[in-house]
Amino acid sequence: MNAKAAKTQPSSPLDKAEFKAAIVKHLHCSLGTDENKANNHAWWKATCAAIQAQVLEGLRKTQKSHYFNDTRAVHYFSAEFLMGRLLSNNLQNLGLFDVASGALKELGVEITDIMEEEPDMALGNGGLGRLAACFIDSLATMELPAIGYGIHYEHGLFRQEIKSGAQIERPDSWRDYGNPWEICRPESIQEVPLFGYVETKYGESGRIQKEWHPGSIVKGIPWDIPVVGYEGKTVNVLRLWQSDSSDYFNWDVFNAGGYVDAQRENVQAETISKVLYPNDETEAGKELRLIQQYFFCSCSLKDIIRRYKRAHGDDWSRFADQVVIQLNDTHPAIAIPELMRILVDRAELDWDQAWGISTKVFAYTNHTLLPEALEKWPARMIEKILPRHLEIIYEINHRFMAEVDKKWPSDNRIKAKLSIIEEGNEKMVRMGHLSVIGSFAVNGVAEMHSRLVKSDLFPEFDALWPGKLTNVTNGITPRRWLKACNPELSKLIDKKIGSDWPKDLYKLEALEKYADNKTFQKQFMQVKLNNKQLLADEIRESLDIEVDVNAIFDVQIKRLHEYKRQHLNLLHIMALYRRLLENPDYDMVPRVFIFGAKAAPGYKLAKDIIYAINKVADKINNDPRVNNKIKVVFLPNYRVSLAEKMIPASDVSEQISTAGKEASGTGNMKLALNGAITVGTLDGANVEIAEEVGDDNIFIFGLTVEEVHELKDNGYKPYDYYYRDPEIKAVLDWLETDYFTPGKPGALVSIKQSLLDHGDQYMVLADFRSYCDAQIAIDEAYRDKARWAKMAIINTAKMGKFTSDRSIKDYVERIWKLSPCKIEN
Ligand code: GL5
Repeated sequence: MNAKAAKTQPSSPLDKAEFKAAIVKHLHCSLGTDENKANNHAWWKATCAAIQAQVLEGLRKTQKSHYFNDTRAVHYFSAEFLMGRLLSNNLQNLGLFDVASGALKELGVEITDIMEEEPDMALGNGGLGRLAACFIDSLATMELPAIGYGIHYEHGLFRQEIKSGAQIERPDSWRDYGNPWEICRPESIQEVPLFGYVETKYGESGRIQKEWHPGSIVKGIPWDIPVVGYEGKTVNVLRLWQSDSSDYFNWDVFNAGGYVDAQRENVQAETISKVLYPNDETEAGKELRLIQQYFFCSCSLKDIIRRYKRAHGDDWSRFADQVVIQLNDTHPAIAIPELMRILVDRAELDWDQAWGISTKVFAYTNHTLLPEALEKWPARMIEKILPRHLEIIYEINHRFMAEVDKKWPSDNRIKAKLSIIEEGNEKMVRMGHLSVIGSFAVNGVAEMHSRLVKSDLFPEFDALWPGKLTNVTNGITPRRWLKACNPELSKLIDKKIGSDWPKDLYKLEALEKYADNKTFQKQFMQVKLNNKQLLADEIRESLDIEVDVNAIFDVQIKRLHEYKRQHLNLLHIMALYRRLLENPDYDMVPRVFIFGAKAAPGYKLAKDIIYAINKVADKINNDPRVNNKIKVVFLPNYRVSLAEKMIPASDVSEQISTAGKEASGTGNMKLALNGAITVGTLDGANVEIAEEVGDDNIFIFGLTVEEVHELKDNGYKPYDYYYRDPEIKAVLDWLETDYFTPGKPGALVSIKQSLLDHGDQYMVLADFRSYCDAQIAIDEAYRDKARWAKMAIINTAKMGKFTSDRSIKDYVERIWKLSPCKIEN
């Protein structure tokens, strides 16, 4: 086929001239403007529209192939998808980035400028939501049949502003002026029942039948975001449900007085998908949140069943062969009783048959051991919102208790421990237990975390069902987190080892042999320096702080949490500052400490820590006595698109959680992939990163999990560290003065109180000295340019394991048992 003929194929990629024409056409026809009038926003939209035409063609073909091949598919249920921006990623995955950038240049537009117009799709809080986004990228890249299901929040995670050092939350409006990537699918609207009561009926055969008479019905409207795999062959879908009021209202129930106050119980339908709960790893326990969870699970299950029935009619025997549903944490756990309800009440299967199907469909990922993040709902609340589901949960539990009794006869202690229902002042439904019991596989997200899930969280479940609890270590997509966000490094790597690493990240290992090569070291570190310059420009523009690109860029980016210990970092900064004040000749490599973190709006101490970082920053950055040896920068509104700028510019990656608390972490992987050296505890995936890069290429410090447990058991006394270590005492006492908050003594005291009077739950003081020692080792290592460059190169070279393609491969082999589906033209 000659080139001209090839271009007539609808799927052939556009060339520059065609791309230019497509952008101009969209400026004229979709946006009603022209090349002379268009602002950056219009150029951005027109560019997206030009790509979307290609994307939709891919989507159509993918859906056709999946339908004709009747493939088994995974359905990834997640209350959060932290997608970030899509333009650059879609262009990279379609292989069109250079074409688009050239086309725009000829039109007088810089692609980097219009990329800044795109609002982040911030429909998630942190690692859990971003993991879901990386996974759907890998699923499409690996040509696996998959759908992401979630909620179409009108407002994603709040926008953070910093006023006089304090966090202020502002609403996020990611689709105020329309979002060019999403497609509304009114033909697939679903109805979701809520509230009401359950009627028990006796069928002809004497079979007891349950009928739920809902108090209200809401509408779920699907919005599809196409997910373009790398090289653009498979285009899967992320389907997000928006709530709306239904045209239908159950007047029978209303007239029958099925509930007391119809007005009060009738939820405002539209509020369901209004806003993402901004709590990372804590449960609000709010009625609306349970409704959100049920809303998207119910819509998604009905959607799956509709598609299944199209191919298989009422024959349920193949359902579990075709459908696997991955529950991303317990947030979608209510899908388990919902499927049981559909199978038993609607399809009229008997319980055992229904349970047999259901327990072959669900698999559950646990993302945390923190007790405050393990979801529990008051039984009373479930009964009110989902009366039939509570009955089903009781029935699941009743049968499960019989199984427990067989294994541990008459052991009430074990029964109480394993029961889905926690007895107490208020009966609670444990969603973690429901998820384990209702799934065929349960996984943790890093080796160490999965080991602790087995030994500490669910040991009896592990004994009852050996092999059900397993591990799949998290991963990140190298397409976004290296190729797209660090184009200079990507090009250098391409030149050195070829360009197929984005699909096979183990290929990066080939860089290792250049780790000692002076020329390559120079090139690698020059890229780093250039990226640091870009970030320095950004810091100047947004905060008016001047930073030296020759200083070490030391970065801690993640949600603000006591267990992640941003305050350990802060105490070390204060200690350094103090050393410099006491000895102006104190010898250290200049450092820029850079933070990015959002605190949950109701998490007081987390907000106090942000305030303290900013106040300490103000003081240090304006103190000529420290001679610019330290700068402290808190970049507001940390989000995916900001991470994409910070990560390529980082020298040091702070991964300093208390051992045993961070399930995995994924920022640790992104930073190491871009050549930052980790200073970290033996926690989560840090352990596996250390295994990969070797002890010489990472700075490990602090207590191990075992030591944390031992210290706790022996009675941890933070005051001992305070009195024994004069530097700890000095920095903690400093917090009580008005040195950093002139005229407001005590404004930072809550941090000191949490570490002394409230018991220092996360053992900050116990790890402080060994953290300082690790920081001194970093300082020494950085002075040796060749050594540092070698470490950085090895970090990049050894990140093969942490591609999300490997995670997905593990899921496919250990849990999902899926096969790729080639997309035909
Ligand atoms: C988290 C864990 O805290 C992280 O360690 C983990 O990497 C991530 C993805 O598995 O899941 N759990 C959680 O609720 N959030 C996380 O980031 O938000």
